Amino acid sequence: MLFKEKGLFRYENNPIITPADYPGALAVFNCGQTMYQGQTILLCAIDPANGGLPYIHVARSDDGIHFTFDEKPFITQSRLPHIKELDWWPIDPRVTYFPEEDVYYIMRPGNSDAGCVAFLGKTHDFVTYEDIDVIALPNNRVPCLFPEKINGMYYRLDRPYVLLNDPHNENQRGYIWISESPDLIHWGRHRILLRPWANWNIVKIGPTPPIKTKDGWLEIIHGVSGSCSGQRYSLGAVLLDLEDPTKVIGRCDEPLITPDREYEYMGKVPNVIFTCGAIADYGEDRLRVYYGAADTSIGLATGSLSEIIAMCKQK
Ligand code: BMA
Repeated sequence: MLFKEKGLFRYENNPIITPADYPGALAVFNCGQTMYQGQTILLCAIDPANGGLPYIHVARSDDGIHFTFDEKPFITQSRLPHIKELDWWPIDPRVTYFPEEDVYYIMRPGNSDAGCVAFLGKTHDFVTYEDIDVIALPNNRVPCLFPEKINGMYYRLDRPYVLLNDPHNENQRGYIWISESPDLIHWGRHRILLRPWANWNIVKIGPTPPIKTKDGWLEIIHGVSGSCSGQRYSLGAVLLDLEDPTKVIGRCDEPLITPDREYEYMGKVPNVIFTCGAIADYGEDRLRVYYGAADTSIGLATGSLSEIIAMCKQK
């Protein structure tokens, strides 16, 4: 192995879900993740081998390692006729449990010929999914919601693209923005929260739903670096002020995990570790991250919440 593990450590029998676990899949990857009724729930992106469009399927587990897929897909295309045309291709769902309303909100990109918009939807049981509306214009791929209102407002993070007039998109840049809303539909006061700050994230960065800790909002991000042989996706962490999440109070200099195993180097998109979230096991001081490996399978990495927070605070 090339890199010393720090921050997030791989489960020894990774990958825990591969396309072989889902008949007809070319890839089972980037998953939303949360706890529901004592079970770990993954909302997995499924890329069908028959060339059809990707969709989202629920997998459930009692031990967080062995997962069983539900019978039917969970999110295919939007069922709302007036927004269906913007939702050819649902991927990368980001789940936020909102205790105040006892609901799981799901934000996700919806891809179409008009670009990539941000969708908001919800579920109460991970059986029935309901679209609410389109909440961001193209191109916005990475919307995610804070788990509670702050000073009376909903807050979200996202990552609109900046395209630097390059037909091959090689000069894409992406910063993390923060915005607020009184009702989840109308968003405003958009501010840049974070720009790339290190070589491992110099091309673009993207957020996941923030996790509340006593030290601040812990925010697991992906960071992309470039080289002559392509891009590399790693994960890192940032800490935001609890009272005012527009303030960055810490960030890790080095990635918590970066591609370093065959199943991360090889697959549909090589050199990718990507996540749509993380699960905090507060009682065990543990963070669990179910990550997409090479856009093909799912790996599990765990770390100590307090150590990751300390890594952010060093900066
Ligand atoms: C990002 C997203 C992810 C994907 C990653 C690497 O832009 O589209 O779904 O895992 O690229 O291909």
